[in-house]
Amino acid sequence: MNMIQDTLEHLKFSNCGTDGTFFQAVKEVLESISPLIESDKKYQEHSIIKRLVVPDRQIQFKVSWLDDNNQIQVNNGYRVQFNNALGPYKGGLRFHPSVNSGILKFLGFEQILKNSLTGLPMGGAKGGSDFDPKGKSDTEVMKFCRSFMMELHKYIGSRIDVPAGDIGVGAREIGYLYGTYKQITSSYDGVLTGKPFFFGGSLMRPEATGYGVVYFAKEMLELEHKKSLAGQICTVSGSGNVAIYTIEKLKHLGAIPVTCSDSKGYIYDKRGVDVELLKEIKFEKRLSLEVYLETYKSAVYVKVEDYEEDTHGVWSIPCYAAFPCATQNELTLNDAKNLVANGVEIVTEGANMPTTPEATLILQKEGVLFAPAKAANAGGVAVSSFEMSQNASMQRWSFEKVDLKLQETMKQISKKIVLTAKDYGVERNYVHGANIAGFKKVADAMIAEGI
Ligand code: NDP
Ligand code: 2IT
Repeated sequence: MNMIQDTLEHLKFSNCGTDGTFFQAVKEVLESISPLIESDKKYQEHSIIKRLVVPDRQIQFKVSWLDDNNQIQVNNGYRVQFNNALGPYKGGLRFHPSVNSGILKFLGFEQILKNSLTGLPMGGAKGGSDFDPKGKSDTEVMKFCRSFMMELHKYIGSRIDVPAGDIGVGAREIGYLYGTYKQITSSYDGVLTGKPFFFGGSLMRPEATGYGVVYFAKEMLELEHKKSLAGQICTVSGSGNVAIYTIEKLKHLGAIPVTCSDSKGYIYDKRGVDVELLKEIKFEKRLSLEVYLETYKSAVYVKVEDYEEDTHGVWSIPCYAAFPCATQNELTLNDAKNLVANGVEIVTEGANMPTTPEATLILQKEGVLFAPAKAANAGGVAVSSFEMSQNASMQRWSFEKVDLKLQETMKQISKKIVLTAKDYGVERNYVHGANIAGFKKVADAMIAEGI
């Protein structure tokens, strides 16, 4: 398809050097929507593809702050406001040394289609900084967040752009960011989601992404008439917000999640990971996973430097269901081959784009049920939207109400992508199903609003 190829060529050229992940994300989407583009010429007539791959605007700013030794530190701050056809710009903030405009464009682009799939009124955006919260004192994190918000506040608003958390940004960071926003504007406005409860945060937002991932896997297994998760061995990567609540919900359902990982290594605990200990290690003490062994001597800890060549830790452990929940491109071709050889039945993406294109193809070819991130991890942003509703109406919803609405949302998304894949002749390809369904809604809104 010429238009798709032309757009990809142009994008590669104009983003040369920095944007591997952005190009990867766009390529996957454009290649999977061709059944829709071919069946309805209006998308070409309105140049939707060309328009969708360029962010509405990218904001970059300097963040200077004083460390605990009174030395001036400088970081880059970003917000990529990608598309607001369906609602205010919406998406997380990532604080990690690897952050650059390319990574944020990949995440912002994915967010447009993910948010569209939820059926809720949200556009797509992403932001963050190359600031590394690891090893920083609370005061340093606070000073950084204050300085970051001094700039960011100019561009956000509860009906304009509503950031939230992502890697390196949890309740602590959102609290400092929101405190600063209030000081600058005097406005108690729902301008961030994932806020601490006493600032108007929604109950269940911390759990939402991980719980949603497991609800989604459960629905997909049912729709495909496969065995449920109860009693099954599961592997999970990561040990942050998404991973921990994925593990917790798996345990609620009677599954046995036996692994977790961080950037230094992974834990394999045959009896099932102790999620309360994990919360203590990661949320409260912010330590390396290695200390898990102090409590559970029979668990195994493997350091990254001891991983076999071209493999990424936990994927060599046999399992029924795998949940990559750490970061992009963490499950590669060899990992996929190991999973297949060990009889995996379902891979559900908790992180954004954790599976490389080659790994995805192998899994799909071998008949593994593959649940893509845009659909599977949309529970986090869906509950962010519920937080926006609660803030706008000055209401508080109960944990049970939010949980039920989250379950409904995940069910709707699973049905939507299964049906869409069928309708467009790509049955069981849920990457295509999710991309077509997400794209169609945004594209139709873009056509309706004119240029
Ligand atoms: P956290 O910061 O809470 O946790 C991230 C986890 O991934 C940590 O265990 C971290 O290890 C590990 N990790 C991060 N970067 C790397 C890396 N380059 N190599 C190896 N391990 C790494 O983030 P979240 O749990 O919030 O996010 C995890 C994933 O889920 C991301 O892809 C994010 O975009 C996605 N996501 C998050 C949502 C949310 O609501 N928070 C919603 C939807 C998707 P270490 O501690 O050693 O750095
Ligand atoms: O990738 C994601 O969906 C998130 N980091 C959550 C975004 C949000 O606005 O809640």
